Amino acid sequence: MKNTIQLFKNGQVLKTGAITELPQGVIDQSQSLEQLSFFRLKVNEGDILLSHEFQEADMVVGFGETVKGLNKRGSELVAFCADEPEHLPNKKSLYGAHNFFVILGERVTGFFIDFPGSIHYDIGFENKDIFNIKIEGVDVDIYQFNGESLKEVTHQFLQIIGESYVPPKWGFGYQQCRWSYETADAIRRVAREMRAAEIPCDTIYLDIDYMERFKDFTTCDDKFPNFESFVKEMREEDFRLIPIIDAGVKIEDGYDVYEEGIKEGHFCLDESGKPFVAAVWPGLVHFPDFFRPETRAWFGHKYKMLTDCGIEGFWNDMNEPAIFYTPKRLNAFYDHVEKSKEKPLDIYSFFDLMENGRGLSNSPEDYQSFYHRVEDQLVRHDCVHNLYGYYMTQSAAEGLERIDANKRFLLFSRASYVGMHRYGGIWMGDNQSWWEHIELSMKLLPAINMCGFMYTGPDTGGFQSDASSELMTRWMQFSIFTPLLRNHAALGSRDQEPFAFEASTRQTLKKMIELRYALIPYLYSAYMKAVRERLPYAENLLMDYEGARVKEIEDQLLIGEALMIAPIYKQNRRGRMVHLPEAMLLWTSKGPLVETLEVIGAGDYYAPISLEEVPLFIRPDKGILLGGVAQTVNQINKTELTYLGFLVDKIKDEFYDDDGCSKAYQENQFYKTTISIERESEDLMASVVFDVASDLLSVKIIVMDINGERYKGLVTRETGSICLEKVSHYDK
Ligand code: MIG
Repeated sequence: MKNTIQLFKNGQVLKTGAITELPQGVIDQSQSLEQLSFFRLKVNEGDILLSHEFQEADMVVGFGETVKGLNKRGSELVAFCADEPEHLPNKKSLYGAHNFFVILGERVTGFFIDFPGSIHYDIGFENKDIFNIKIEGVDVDIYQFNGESLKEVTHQFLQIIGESYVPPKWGFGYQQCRWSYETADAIRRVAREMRAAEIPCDTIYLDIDYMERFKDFTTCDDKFPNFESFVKEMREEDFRLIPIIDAGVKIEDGYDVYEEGIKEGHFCLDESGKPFVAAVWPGLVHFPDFFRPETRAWFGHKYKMLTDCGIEGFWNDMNEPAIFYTPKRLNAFYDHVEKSKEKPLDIYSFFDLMENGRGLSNSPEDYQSFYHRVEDQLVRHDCVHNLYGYYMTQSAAEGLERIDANKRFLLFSRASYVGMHRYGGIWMGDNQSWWEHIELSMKLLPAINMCGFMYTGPDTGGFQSDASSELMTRWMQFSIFTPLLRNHAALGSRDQEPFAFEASTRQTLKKMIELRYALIPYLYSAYMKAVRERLPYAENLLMDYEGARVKEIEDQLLIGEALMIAPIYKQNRRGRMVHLPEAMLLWTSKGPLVETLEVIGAGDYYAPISLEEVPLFIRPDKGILLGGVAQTVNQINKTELTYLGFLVDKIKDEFYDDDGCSKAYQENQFYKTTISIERESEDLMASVVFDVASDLLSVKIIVMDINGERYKGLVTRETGSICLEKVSHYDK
């Protein structure tokens, strides 16, 4: 049985916009309640309880951005977008609320709970056999996906939520960030160092200090004199600058965004109907009410101030929204302190004070004390909390669309909800320069992709605390496979740019980033195919392979159809165990040059991996498409590429490419290159079908067969098809 059904619909749903293509076979409520027999259902006055009894072997996969691994069984999670700077194992929420999960047992059943408020998931935590879900409201849509496999069920979900965001191709380049490059000169220095060391790089980020006292859509004249010509100067060096936009608008007389917002009624309201006041980086702020279409249009249009200066990408931050404190509760805290002074100062009152102080930030009480206007109704923020960052990013995307309808802008957000994946990507937030967080980012990538967010990646090297050179190297060796490849570091942490490390590490990082650029023809193709075919870009092994072993593997990932990666994420390791569900071709890479190739049989294999190396496993009858060395994505040679394939039976591989900057792909304007390799008696024949519209003129073929014989040849548009030449052992 393969179908998608809308199970449950209760009350007047605030349309989240998550679902764009209504599932086939939507059934009415009376029937859907029957179907819900999977879960026992209890509708109370203000909440809904779902409960399910697990079978022994059931796994639970999904939930997007969480600190948990592949199988969430035994975990407790809360869907409530959180400004959570500590990604520790006990954390129940991160920045995104992604209510899609799949129960894998005798049957494969997926669910999407479309609900904008808080949901508590006890996934066999308190009682290993019971799955309890508590939805903090009754206006909810629940969808159920029945299918044969995890992949198929995920595909059904991705079908109904609409096509994922596609960045410009340069968004696949290496990106350098830091909180903060405070001045134009600091940026110039990064640009100079990167180019001098010939480390590829496409973008440099502007964190909050580029603004004039943290006011959105301003630039600080002292630190960035003549911003527009500075952006131009950087463009001439083929760098793009990516400014941050925060959710809170500074309260300041004379500041146009604030004044307009007040005049036109764009801000969220407090209980008394006045604009709600909170404190974040700019000091006191109001939050735009992104639930109002007028406000989305208004705020989205503001990005023009920066696009007019030549800016082509943005990251939206603090949009859970994060609240450092509210004046109201800060005053209450001061009163509490005053009162405490009257009491004898004992240990408990000390801890009580500390707790009180800590509780000032992102407090549930604050989230309950402001309102959005949805049509003509006031909706309390906490009831729809998970949509705030989503709607901010929708506002940006729609604003940018109006600015230039055919241009792809780079756009990603910190907070998110399913539906936002159509408007932008997400980055994985404030991690630490810890080995555990390399591993965490490997767990996050496929889980986030499953929920529709294809463009994602961690702060490579770690945001908070200091990165050792070895950690930086290993992290890079994973992140070169993530769609968003960005190195970012927090205020106060060590310099973390590739050039900030000693010569040998700098050299390894350079080689790894060069490898990333060489892989872009493959990675971009994999990304676009995932988006178009509604499948994840990165997958856990259990999406494609069966058996008890693969169900537990979460430190090896499938990237696109051809590649399996097995990064090192532990200190002082010079190798690791890799499980191969089938024979694969191992390329132990030190950079873009294809040298060491080896066929590894199915089973468990210990791969020796030096600090300079990253292992790439190519799956049977598949291959990857490689470019050469380039300093920016723009400079990748489009006329000649290399195909590296692993032949077992025969190969027929298709690669996608397009102009990389427009939205023509939505009208099916793209280039397809088909590479086929077949045996003809003793010979290996290779043929390439070129797309007349593309710039590609020739493909250098490197193939290894299952016996470890290596072949090569060059197929051009003229030849189209050739007999490959066997490479002798001395000539490899
Ligand atoms: O309170 O803008 O996650 O990437 O560097 C911290 C400063 C605010 C949080 C973001 C981080 C960014 C930082 N921001």
